[in-house]
Amino acid sequence: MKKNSTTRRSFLLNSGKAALALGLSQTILPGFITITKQKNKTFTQTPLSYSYADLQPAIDDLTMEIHYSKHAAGYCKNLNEAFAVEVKDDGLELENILMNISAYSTKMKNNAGGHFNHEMFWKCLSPQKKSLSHKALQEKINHDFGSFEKFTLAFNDAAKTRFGSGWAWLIQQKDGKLVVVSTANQDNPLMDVVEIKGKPLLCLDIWEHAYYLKYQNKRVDYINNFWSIVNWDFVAQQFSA
Ligand code: MN3
Repeated sequence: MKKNSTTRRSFLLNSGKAALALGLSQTILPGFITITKQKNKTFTQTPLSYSYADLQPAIDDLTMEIHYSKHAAGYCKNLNEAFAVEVKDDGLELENILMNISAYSTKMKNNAGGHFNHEMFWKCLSPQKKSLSHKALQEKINHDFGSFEKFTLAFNDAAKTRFGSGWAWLIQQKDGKLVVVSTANQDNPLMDVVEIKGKPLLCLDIWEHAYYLKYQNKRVDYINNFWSIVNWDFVAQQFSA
């Protein structure tokens, strides 16, 4: 009990600092994916804006169904359990927990990360074969990576070389710079425990559960096909020029 109240106090003291360190305000930036829990309610999965089969051939329908309705549903359920035990403020935003995740349990870290990452991932995908048409983001990618192709190569490399399970990310750092990173397990660039922090613009799930039914050991093919289903409109929304 004593440990819990200390944790809560240090959370309240540190959450503002953590948000400032990331360059995110406590009231989340416009366009930023925000997952807020309403009082007396639980976290829930946002319904997909496409059907399980719509992302084929890049991602097959059975993988999507199991991924969304079993794996991601499990993170959401376990997040609610951890939240009920560890969090005093019933309306606390998930992003604020992530930014101060070192004050919480491993169960919270795995499942708060798991819920946020999957909610973001579904939004990063679209069956509509969108391309990047946002001028300011195009220019920023060219400026920070050299070219769009160099950016995708860096992202592919991060996804390919992540050992074991994890995620690849395009993030925007506090100074505005775009960088590509990967995180282990269900960690993400909002967490105070990761080395390189920033606002996520794009993510790719590179856990085997995300691709193994169709691709087996061929993670590289999954990564290459991902580019055909990226929802660039969403990525551009996340980007603040
Ligand atoms: Mn997954």
